[in-house]
Amino acid sequence: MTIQQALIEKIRLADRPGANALLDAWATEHGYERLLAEILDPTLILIGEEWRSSETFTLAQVYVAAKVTEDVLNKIVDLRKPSPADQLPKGPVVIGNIEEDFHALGRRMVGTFLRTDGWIVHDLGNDVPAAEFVDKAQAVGARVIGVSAMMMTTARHITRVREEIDRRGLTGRIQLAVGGAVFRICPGLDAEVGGNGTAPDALGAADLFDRLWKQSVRKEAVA
Ligand code: B12
Repeated sequence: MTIQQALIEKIRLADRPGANALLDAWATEHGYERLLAEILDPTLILIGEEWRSSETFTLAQVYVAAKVTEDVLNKIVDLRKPSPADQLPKGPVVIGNIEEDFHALGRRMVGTFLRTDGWIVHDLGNDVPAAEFVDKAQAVGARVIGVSAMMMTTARHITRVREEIDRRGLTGRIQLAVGGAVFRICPGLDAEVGGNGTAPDALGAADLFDRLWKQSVRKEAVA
């Protein structure tokens, strides 16, 4: 039995401690960050697909899967080593789930990976109105806002963040990163909602934020 099959079995039985023990054992050998990217992320996608297509998972089981992932995220946060004193922190960035979206896990993973990469992350949480993203970015001097949306309906609300950035004359200065399950399955949706770029997972998010930060600096220099 693979680790993914064993994990799914524990989730079906709502055995959260059992799932945690299994994952801790794997992480001892391979690390928690690999656990997230290689085991949990694909497992959640698979559970989500089955939940939708064949209802072989109940909402309660999906909830257990989310809780187990949260447990792992909390461990990563606890274990995170502070950046070496000689390494300058990267700039402040703002992240959150768009209005009406409550799928926190992906966003929290992105936040965890960005912090590990040295960014100062201001996480506004779930269900964040467009103006709040831009208010925060202006208050902390962020050049990148990362908006997470898991569903087609909520992804469309991201256009309001784009409008808010443009209305305040911050086009180019503030770059808009977008991501979430729906962007993985709908190529081109990122541009459609006004995003400057997307990444399929938390590992890719760190590179994307680097690229968008530099893009903002360049645009400001030529303005
Ligand atoms: C867990 C889950 C839930 C949990 C959420 C718990 C929590 N605390 O987060 C609960 C049970 C609450 C839930 C509720 C609902 N859900 Co739900 N859910 C899921 C599920 C199974 C997994 C989502 C998840 O956490 N994935 C794991 C994370 C790690 O992946 P991720 O979110 O994609 O994030 C990664 C990348 O996308 C990327 N990323 C994420 N954000 C960002 C941001 C930036 C800037 C960047 C660069 C990258 C990035 O990096 C992340 C890490 O690698 C998905 C299935 C799926 N295929 O995703 C359905 C899914 C998203 N849910 C769905 C639905 C329909 C719902 C409900 C409407 C169900 C209902 N009838 O009530 C509600 C809506 C709630 C709401 N308004 O938000 C649908 C959406 C369909 C659609 N495309 O429109 C999906 C796709 C299931 C399906 N196959 O039908 N859900």
